[in-house]
Amino acid sequence: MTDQIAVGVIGLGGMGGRHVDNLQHSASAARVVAVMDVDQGRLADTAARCAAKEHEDAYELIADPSVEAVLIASPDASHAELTLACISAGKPVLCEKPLATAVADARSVVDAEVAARRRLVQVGLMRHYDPQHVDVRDSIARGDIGRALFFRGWHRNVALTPLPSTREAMVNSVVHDLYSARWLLDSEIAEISVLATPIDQGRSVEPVLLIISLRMTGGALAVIEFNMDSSYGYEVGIEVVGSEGTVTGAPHHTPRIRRGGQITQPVEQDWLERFARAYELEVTAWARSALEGRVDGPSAWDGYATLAAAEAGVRAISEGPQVLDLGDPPA
Ligand code: ISE
Repeated sequence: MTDQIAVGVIGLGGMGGRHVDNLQHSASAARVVAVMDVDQGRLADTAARCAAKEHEDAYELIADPSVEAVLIASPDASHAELTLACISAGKPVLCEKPLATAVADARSVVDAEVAARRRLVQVGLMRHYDPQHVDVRDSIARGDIGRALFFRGWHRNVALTPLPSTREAMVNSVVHDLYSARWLLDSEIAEISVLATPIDQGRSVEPVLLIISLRMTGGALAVIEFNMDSSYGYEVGIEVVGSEGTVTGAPHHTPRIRRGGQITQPVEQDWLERFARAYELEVTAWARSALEGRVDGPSAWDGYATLAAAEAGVRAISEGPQVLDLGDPPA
């Protein structure tokens, strides 16, 4: 048995490029042996940097016998079909979120994995590895706050270009917060409500602020603030209120500076900066588990459940509260 797993990476843009760097420099259990991208320059540069094989077709990379595991960081619309191809090939796969751009496609991935009778799919809900989130999760597990009753999350983004639509924001960004609520409250989303308000009515495309309220199975509650344009930087924070106390995660990794009668603290400017450590830990853990023939991280079910909630949240803006009934996750 080798001490490294041979990984193929599909999609070498911002996120894919970071995953390649982390696989090469942080994940001792992985080596990048094949890469694929439609951008010829990016493909050649990355292949040269990793001494990896170049593929111009994602399915050829998946079928490549030298590839033992696959990381998908291609455009969202390709995620479900490429993940299905990995399941068919019997290869462990880490698919960036969202798992799909339609709930039915995410469900087909869950069903295909069940039919394959083995877990192969991990979804890139990387807050599962963020030290601040893990500290909160561990505190709850220790019983520090008693029974977890209420999750409060805030996800304040910098204004992206182009600004995402409200649906894109829900499916591509808020899925992280929906995962955090399910994971930290250890329950599924039973009902979702969403209120929206424009942040700056002077722009041609208006950034919005969303307030997402959740009722969880088992009775816990959650409120998530998603802000498309914080105007000051990128900030993700969490707090869980329990029957005997409250635990709060630190929203920034940066130091607080006291000087000249002021207290200042630099704010991260994007998710690659705020979650740099989480991304390293994510691929390191994924490669190790894939090498050992198991999958421990966020599952295809998590990808399906968060997407179903996000889609219901989009409907909730115009139709009011939406009840979710996802059934039970596969054993
Ligand atoms: C991005 O893809 C992420 O995953 C970030 O966590 C999120 O904050 C951002 O809005 C997404 O575009």
